[in-house]
Order: sequence, then structure tokens, then C-alpha cells
Amino acid sequence: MARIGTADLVIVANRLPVDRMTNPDGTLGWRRSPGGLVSALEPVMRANDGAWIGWPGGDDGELEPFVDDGLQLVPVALSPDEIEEFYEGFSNGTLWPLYHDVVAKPEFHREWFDSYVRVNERFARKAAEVASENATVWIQDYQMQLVPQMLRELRPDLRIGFYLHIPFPPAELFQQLPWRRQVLEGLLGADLVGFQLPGAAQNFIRLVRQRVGHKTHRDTVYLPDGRTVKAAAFPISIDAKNFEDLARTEAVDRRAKAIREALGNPAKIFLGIDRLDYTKGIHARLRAFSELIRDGQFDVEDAVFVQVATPSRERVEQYRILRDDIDRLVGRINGDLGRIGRPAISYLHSSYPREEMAALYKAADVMVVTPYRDGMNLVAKEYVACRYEGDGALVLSEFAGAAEELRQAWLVNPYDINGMKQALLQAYEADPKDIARRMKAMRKTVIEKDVAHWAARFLDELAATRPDHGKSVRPARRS
Ligand code: GDG
Repeated sequence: MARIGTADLVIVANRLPVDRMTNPDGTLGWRRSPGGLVSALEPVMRANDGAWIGWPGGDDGELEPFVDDGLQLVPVALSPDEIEEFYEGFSNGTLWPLYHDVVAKPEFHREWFDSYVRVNERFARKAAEVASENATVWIQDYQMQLVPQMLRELRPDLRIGFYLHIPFPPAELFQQLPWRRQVLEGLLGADLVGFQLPGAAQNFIRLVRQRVGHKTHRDTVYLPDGRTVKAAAFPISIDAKNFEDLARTEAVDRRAKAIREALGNPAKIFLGIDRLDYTKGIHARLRAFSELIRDGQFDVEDAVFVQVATPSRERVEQYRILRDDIDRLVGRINGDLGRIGRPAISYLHSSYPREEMAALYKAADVMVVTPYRDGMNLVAKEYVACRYEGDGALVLSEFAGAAEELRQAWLVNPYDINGMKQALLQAYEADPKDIARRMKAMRKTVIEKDVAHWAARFLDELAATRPDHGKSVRPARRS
């Protein structure tokens, strides 16, 4: 066997949890990218000599592994062609729309898949080098679905987990994928395959039975060589305490008041925060809101909609089209309905620091989250975490994974514009007691089931899949 590494826990993800930045003196450095995943995994990584394998972004070529704030980071390089074919192409032009109910049309290109195979091989080889004997490897998300099987071939001693952050489609849609069998077999290299929702795990089990022909019973697949693979749901969450603490700071409180002031102190602020993505239903929600003004249900003096759309995947054609569509819609709505100093929609195509996000959540009376399909949607949970005073209304799509837990939100079907108008109006007019009752229940869920709980549950379950095999991950050291 080739050289074996020292890490007892290895995370494999498309991206490293750091971004390249230029220091004031002109040298290059790294900045930790904000995100729940890294903060959830950090303590358990530290307790287990963990390593994180991922693409650092960009096409700077090979980089040596390095340690950032005590975490061992192992960069995997992508060439400009691979960025186009593996990342923008197969990951974001094929799998992303296919796994999100075909909200946009997926493109199938053989050279994109070839690139996906090559890049997955590179990640698998790197994981095989870095992992210690009998280590645990946890592979993340749709860009890496072939890695479990490739890694198992290289290192049968490892305990391998896989987690999919986005939905897993029903057989009727997954079937379209020309490489459906390779993807299913790739995932079956894991001991445990985790999904956001039980329905996704069931879709997977059914497909494995139908398409690969393995025996299955409930949540378990029985492979011919005697190995078993378990598929189950582990709904992801956020570092709720961290968000609440941030929202409670004086600086965020001041900023929330300043935002309200700058908007002209309207009676109610509606808020949407999303990556600018066609799955998020931004267009439909703005239309619903604008129709309420046009219908005279409220006035631009009473209500404003703040929409933050964080730039995303800007080199992918469908994302460019979406950006133009939203620009045009916002222009038309504000042109038709706005008054001087009073636009109906305050649209921001930009990304913000976490403090500003918390201030926006705190300033918003009605949070509007209306994806056509979403694995979970962390924005909905972040809003709840920031509303420590127990007020604030959440309008949430039934098709976001979060809707299975946040049942007390105003649930909507984003395809039904009239239904959305009704829900927005109800949230706008709701009795504060009703709002408080709903928020209290949602806060209980978000605070109890945070991202640390998610990570611990997955790793415990993974350790239990083959108790006779592999060493166990040590629990996180509590600070
Ligand atoms: C995928 C799945 C699943 C956004 N703009 C800014 C910013 N954000 C942060 C939010 C939130 C995160 O990005 C977005 O997470 P979502 O869950 O809403 O959506 P996706 O990016 O599509 O994530 C999704 C998730 O994976 C986890 O499994 O829930 O279903 O699609 O945390 O706060 N953060 C900062 N500035 C911004 O401008 N700092």
C-alpha cells in the first residue's frame, strides 16, 4: 500500500473552508470562510488530528498542505478546464438542476462527466494519502459522489461517510442521468449515506434496488460481498448560539435600527436573503409582494421588501440570465410603484459580513424564504436564531427541507402566487401573540437541534455502522 497519513478524521469537500486573500503587505494569505460546517466540525477535527481536503478556489495550481489556526488543510488543484467542466459544468449545470426538481433544464455532456470522474479520482487519492489506518473519512456533497467507492478501493480499512447537502431526486427524475448507475455505485462505497430528509434517503434506497439490483430492507442496502450501506436523514442546522450572541451585541442592535431608519421607518420590513440562484424563487416572491401593493393591500409607505441576492456561479449561463431577469423585474416594480425615496424593493446584489446579516435579520418583521426546492435552507434557521425577543414572522416554502422542522412558519407553495400573496398579507397583519407563539416553537427546535448536534449524530451513526471495524472518532473536546 502507498504512504498512509496521520489524520484520524478526514473531511473531503469541494471547497476548503478558507478563501485566498491579499495581506496589507501584498503577500497572499488565507481567511477562514464563514460557515456552519466548519464551525461544527472544528472541535471534532481538533480532537482527532483532523484534515480537510478541498479546492482552494481559483486556478493557482498545486499548493502544499498547510495549517491554518490549528486545522490541517490539504488543497486539491483544479485546472481552468476542470473548473469549467467539473465545477461549472457537471456539478452546477447537470447535477444541481437535476437534483432540484429540474427547475432549470440540466445539460448532459460526456466530457463534463469525464472531468467529474478525473477530479473525483484526485480527491479520492488525496484522501487515501492523508487518512491514518482505520480512520474515518466524511465526504461532503454532490460534487464528490464518486469519491466513496474510489476511496474504498484504495483503502478498504477506512470507515467512510457521505453527506448530501442538496435534495436527492425521485427515481422519475434521477433516471434522466446518463451516468445514473455510476453515481449510485459511487455513493454505495460509503458505509453511511446521509441526506437532509427521510424522503431523499427513501429515493436513494428505491433507486439502488431498481437500478443496481441490490437487496434492500428499510434503510439498509445489502451488497453481494456482505457489506451493508445505511441511508438515513440528518437534517443540517446552524450554530444557533453563535448567531443569537451576534444578534444580541450592541453593534448589531445599532445597525438594525440604522437600517430601519435608512429605509424611512416603514411599518413593516420584508426580507429575502439568498444566493442568486434560480432554485430560490426570488422572482415569484417579489412579484407576489408587488401585487399586494398594486392591489392596494399596503402602500410603499407601509412596507418595503429588502432583497439581498449574493452573487453566485456568475460564469454559468443560467445564472447570468437569472440576474438580468431579476434586475428587470426590480426595475419595473420600482418604476411602477415606487415614489421618490420610497422604492417598493430595496435590491442588493452583493455579499455582506455576518454582522450585517444579523442586523438585517434583526431589522426584518417578515422573513420570506420561498425556494422551489431546497435541501434545507439555513437562512430560515438563522432568522429564527436571531429573533431572541420572540417576535418576527417567517414565510417559508413547503419545498425547503426546513419546512419539515419549522412547521409553525407560514408555509407556502412558491408556484402559487395567490397563495403566497395571502401568506405575505397574513404575516404582515398577524396578531403579535400569534407571531410570538409560532416563533417560540421554532426557536426551541433551532436552538436544541444545532449544527453540533447534526455532526455528532452523523458521526455516531457512522461509528455504529461497522462497530467491529475501524477506530472511533473521539468526541469533540468541550471548551
Ligand atoms: C446548500 C443547500 C442547505 C448568504 N449570503 C451571505 C451569506 N450567506 C449565507 C447564509 C447561509 C448560507 O450562506 C446559505 O445557505 P442556504 O442553506 O440558505 O443555501 P445554499 O447556499 O444553497 O446551501 C441548502 C445548505 O447547503 C447546507 O446544507 O441548507 O439547502 O442548497 O448560511 O447566511 N453569508 C454572509 N454574507 C452574505 O452575503 N456572511
